[in-house]
Amino acid sequence: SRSDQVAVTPAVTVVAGPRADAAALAVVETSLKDAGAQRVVRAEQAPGGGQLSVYVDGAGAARALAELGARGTDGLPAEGYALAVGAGRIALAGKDAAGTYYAAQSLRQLLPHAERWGARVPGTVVRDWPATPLRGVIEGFYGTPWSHRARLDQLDFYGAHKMNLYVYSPKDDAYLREKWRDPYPADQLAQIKELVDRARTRHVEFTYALSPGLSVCYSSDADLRALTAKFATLWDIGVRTFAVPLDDISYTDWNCAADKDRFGTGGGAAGAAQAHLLNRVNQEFIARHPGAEPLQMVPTEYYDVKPSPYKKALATQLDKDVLVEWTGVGVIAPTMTVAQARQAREVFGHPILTWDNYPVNDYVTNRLLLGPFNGREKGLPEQLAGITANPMIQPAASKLALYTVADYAWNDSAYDARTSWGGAIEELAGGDARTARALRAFADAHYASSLNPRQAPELAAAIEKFGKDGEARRLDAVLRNLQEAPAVLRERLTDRGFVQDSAPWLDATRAWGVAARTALRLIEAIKADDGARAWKLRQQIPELVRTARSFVYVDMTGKRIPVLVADGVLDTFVEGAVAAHDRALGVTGRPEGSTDLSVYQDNAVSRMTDGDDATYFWSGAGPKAGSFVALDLHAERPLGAVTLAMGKSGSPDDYLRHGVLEYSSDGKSWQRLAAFDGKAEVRVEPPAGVRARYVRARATQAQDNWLVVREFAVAGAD
Ligand code: LTM
Repeated sequence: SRSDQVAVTPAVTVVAGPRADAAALAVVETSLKDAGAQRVVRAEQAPGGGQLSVYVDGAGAARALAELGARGTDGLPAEGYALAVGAGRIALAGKDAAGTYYAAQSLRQLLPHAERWGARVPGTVVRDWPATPLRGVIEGFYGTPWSHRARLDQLDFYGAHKMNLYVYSPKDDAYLREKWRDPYPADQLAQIKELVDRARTRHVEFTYALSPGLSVCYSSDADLRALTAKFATLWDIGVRTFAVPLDDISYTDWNCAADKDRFGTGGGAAGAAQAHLLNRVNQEFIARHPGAEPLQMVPTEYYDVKPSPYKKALATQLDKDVLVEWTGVGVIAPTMTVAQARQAREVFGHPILTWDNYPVNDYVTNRLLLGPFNGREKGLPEQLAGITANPMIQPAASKLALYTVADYAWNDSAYDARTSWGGAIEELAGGDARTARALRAFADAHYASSLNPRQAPELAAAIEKFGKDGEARRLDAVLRNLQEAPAVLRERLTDRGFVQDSAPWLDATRAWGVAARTALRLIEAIKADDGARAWKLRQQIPELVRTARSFVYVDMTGKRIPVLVADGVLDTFVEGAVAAHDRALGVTGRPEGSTDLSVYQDNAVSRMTDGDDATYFWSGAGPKAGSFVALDLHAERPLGAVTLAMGKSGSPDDYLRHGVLEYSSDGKSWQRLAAFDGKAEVRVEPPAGVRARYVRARATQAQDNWLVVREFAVAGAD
């Protein structure tokens, strides 16, 4: 970096090389005007005289870069660039047109937003390039496909964040799956063309992904013709990259007699059949269209690296230049490692493009996933042909996570999830401190996912601190910020799509803020021994919680799905306040559950004590030896019959295989009540005279199956 600065002068001259990228020049000029320049003119040469000059590509930029002490673009990989600011000038050059565009995007980030000329830009020398060739988004979720407008907006966002791939693959676009053979109506094709054109100007490769797997005959000439004819209609409007996703189909539903005769049945046959069709697409369409990019495919076994007859068939029979997509180990992979990516390359025998299922929320439509891209090992991009992320049904709200995906995919070695998340919030808030504060609180309350197991980490830390220091005023300020965040975002956030996408979650966040602040006041009234006030507050809570739980997301089928906010944090805090009040009144109330196990999604531990057999606690991992679920009966009492109802329909094996029931008066020293083995329903009648306040079920051996507890109860304890 340099120690000088350059000032944005009233008029700025742009000296562009003869082949400078037009889109890059447009970004440079707009950014200079946004930074306060009144006039931005193009000229063959810089006028000098103290006026700021910006050199974009060509001999001028090469010279200016050298004068500013920057190395040029020699030796850089594709899409790399050099950028330097200092000594009254700015110079930028790309290894190729995309590189110049990305240099312009970095300059945009460096330039301030200013009403008037005169702003200063710190001296800088940058040499930058991507960690992996393909970086982008695959619109590949189930549920309401994104609108045309949202897609255009997304393409702008990808370009601005150096993502170069958008895969058009919404599961609920019938023309991609059920009606894959049918040509598009003219108006739909015209819209796709508009996307293709927009993508090109943003240096984003529009990829058209057709999924014939529900009804295709892999060996049929007619189906090959139908597929390539559909591709041809897309080629004609400018598409140059094609994919054939074959995910979410099963070998057993594969119902084509001709395929069975030719390939047989089962995984190995399916792999051979798919390779046959894809090779024909590759050789008879892609290879015959000069300028087409390598074909991409999603295998039917996209979610692991276990060797199998299916993968072996793909590895040995599919043309070597086809890119294979892979979701990591697990459909939603909590982590992805370099070793796994190497294994994927080996077992599939092809270059690997990740289909990373984050921040997609089609399997948890009650949630927004606003945390950062996480758990991906550094060094992964180097092993890959590229990274694509499957986003949420909500396009604009996906931007927080996608910003972090772009950050990781461009420069994984410098990536820090929390820092990137902070950057995403700042950017979306457009430099407005109040909006940023509100957005951070809102995103924190919608943080948890398989990649970010801890829900609402900042709010949870504030509550934990309050538990230790009892500083109610500080916690109230945090809760107030959360309660008011929805109104601030609705009023000030410039990305209106974000506000629209988040509507039910905004409503619910406000309502939870009210409920949690009431609970805090209840705790303070109990502490102050103000029984009348405590009672008044306590009476308000059920209705406040009912309201907070009343907001719904309506999916494309019309189903109304209650949304979650900081679940396991806000609800637990409110329940804790109510329990404290019950204790203060000497009412024991329902036993309170606890566990040392992580929680899967919103299946909180409180669900095993709610008296409802249809709800359950579900651990997020297999118990280890010593893991437990426990009950606090609030006071020592004669112990009635203990029942532990585990497992559930759909997951009957999620129960403690080997465990003991124990009881305790102080929660520290425990007596054994009974051992149990190999059964999901446990009921034990304690001997007469046993008294306890605490009861727990403890695993005596580790197991792979997770744990479901529908109900854990002590007779007469509620
Ligand atoms: O992940 C893949 C390859 N296919 C589907 C996606 O369409 C879906 O969005 C995600 C998340 O539910 N899971 C899948 O299996």
